[in-house]
Amino acid sequence: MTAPKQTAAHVEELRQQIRHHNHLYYVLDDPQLSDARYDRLLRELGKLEAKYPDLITEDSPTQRVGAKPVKAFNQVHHRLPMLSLDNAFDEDELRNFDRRLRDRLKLDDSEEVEYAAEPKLDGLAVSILYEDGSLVRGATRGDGRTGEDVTHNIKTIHAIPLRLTGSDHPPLLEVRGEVIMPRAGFDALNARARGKGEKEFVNPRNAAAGSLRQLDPGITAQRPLDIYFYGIGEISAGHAAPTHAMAMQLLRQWGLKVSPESALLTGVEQCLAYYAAIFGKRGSLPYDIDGVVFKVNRFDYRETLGFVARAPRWAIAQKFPAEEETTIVKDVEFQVGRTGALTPVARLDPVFVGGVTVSNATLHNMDELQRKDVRIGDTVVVRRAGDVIPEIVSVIKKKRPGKSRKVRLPAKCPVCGADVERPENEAVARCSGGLYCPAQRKEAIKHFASRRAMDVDGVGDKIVDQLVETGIVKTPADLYRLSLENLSALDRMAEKSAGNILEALEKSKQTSLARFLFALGIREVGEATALSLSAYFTDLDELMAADEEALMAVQDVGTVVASHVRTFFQQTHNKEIIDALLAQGIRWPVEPRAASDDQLPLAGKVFVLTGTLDKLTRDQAKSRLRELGAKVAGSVSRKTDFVVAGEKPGSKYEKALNMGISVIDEEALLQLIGK
Ligand code: D41
Repeated sequence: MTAPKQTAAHVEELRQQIRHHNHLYYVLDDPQLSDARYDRLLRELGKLEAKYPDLITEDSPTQRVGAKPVKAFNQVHHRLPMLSLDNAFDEDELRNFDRRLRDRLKLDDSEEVEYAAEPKLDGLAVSILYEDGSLVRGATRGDGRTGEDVTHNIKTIHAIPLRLTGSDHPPLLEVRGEVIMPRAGFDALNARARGKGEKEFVNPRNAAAGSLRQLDPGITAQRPLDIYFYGIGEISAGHAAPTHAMAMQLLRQWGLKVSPESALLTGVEQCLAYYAAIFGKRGSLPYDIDGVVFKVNRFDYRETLGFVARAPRWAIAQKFPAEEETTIVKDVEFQVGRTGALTPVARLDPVFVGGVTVSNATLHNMDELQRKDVRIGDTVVVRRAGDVIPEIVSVIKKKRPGKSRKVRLPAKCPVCGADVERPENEAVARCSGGLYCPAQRKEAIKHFASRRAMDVDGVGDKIVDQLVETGIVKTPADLYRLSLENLSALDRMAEKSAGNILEALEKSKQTSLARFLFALGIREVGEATALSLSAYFTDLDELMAADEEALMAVQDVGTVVASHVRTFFQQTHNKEIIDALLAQGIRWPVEPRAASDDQLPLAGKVFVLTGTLDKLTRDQAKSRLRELGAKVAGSVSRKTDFVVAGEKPGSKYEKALNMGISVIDEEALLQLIGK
């Protein structure tokens, strides 16, 4: 059926609109239409084309996908070979490049060469041919002379227009560019592969290459590919521009995507500055680059310069230093961080990677070390990307020597000699010398003085930093030995503030056992656990002597906390510091129930709380019950005397009913505790 003239015109108008919005979205990255409205236009066009197949053209926006899989790719002969790029690996090589050019061009010393610069994208070079403005062929670079015909795959990339925009484009235009896969798309693709248990791509470059070489364009269409054009191959006579910058401007006008990072530079010094700038923003670009490319801007100069072998004399790629190198692990040592975490660090044969010489690389933690199975003597891949700390990526197992040595977690902290703990199922091992260990001093003292701990007003992070750095304070006990002179000598410390700090220190000596326990910074002992511990044990001596079984009798204390508490109090240095603190006069009121437990109103009664209380928090209820001599247990047993059921009580409530244990509501509880 032939379409009415009106319909044909409407179809053409739809195509114009779709192309316009496609260009805004994919080339200019400036969408002005919702996805839904864009899809509606595309569907309307599709319907009309289905009704009037005569109207379908090769460059219609509906023709991006839908081509059938092919058996193999045809070869494409590049009439103008796609040249390769020479590399410069350092500043000197770039300066030499500039000098050679100037000599050949016979420029005098005052004349600088103008260079067009752009990032060197880590993708795959392609050639795309437009005839009368329509895309007719897309090919890979191949060896530069012969590539593969990947037209159907190329057409699925939305950033590549099927029709050039504007009206002044040449009858024949062959453009060259780099197909890439942006990192975000790459990560998503690999996440999907992981989810399906499929093999992941090693890097975005391989993923882009693999996607473009699919025999089924339907697969390529699902891959997040993008492109930047960087040059013109063939072009009809009379259409060529005199410089690279102008040529790129024409490409932009014709709807082709050119790098927004491209720049026009004068002289080699500007090239070096450009290199440094792009190197600096490398990590923030949405795609991988492996250097920058400098090209002589003037085409008449290019003509004079010509090329050698397969590379033009007028262009050079200045490569970024490799981010990965191999070297040998000489030893593995353990560093202790501010919080006591032990980090295995590999000592390496020095190797130049990511622009610096690296002789140490982190292994993060024991899990990582074991997962990668790094042994002393191994040859490993070291990675240093940007300013990130160097890390060991993998072991080259084939190169493992017979005498390689496994790494063991040390039993004692390499900094202070305290026991090293590594709870089951935890990746991180830690030093237990919390109060004493020089590696943890600052953090331990900051925590000790903080508001919810000993609440020493005026002793904040900055003051602690200075006190520790000057060596005046080594342990929390040293805080109480500070003098007015010590404090006044600190940066920006007025005598009045120094006096205030001394007063605050004095005041902090009157505290509670719970605060004191919390202030010690025992791992996993937060405020609530400190409170439970202080309520359960008669005094500090009893707590310090408690074994794990005794500790686990305390509300909310399980094996992990019990083990941390036990280990902490077993460290001689920790005990010494606690003694020193007490000697400085730190005191807390003895808990009332300790005076005479059995005289308290709820002495010996065991309570279990379940559900939400309305008038007070669970913690308030617990501490009030304990004050009155009661014990608060976590689960219902035959020893339970009362179960307090709040709103929406849980299984404990049913269990109590089944066992015939008294259940009381919040009202009754309040009466009981006298609130
Ligand atoms: O971004 C790139 N990968 C890139 C590659 C670029 N920006 N410019 C390039 N310029 C050329 C010349 C100077 C030869 C036209 C290139 C390449 N070539 C290239 N890509 C793959 C081989 C050569």
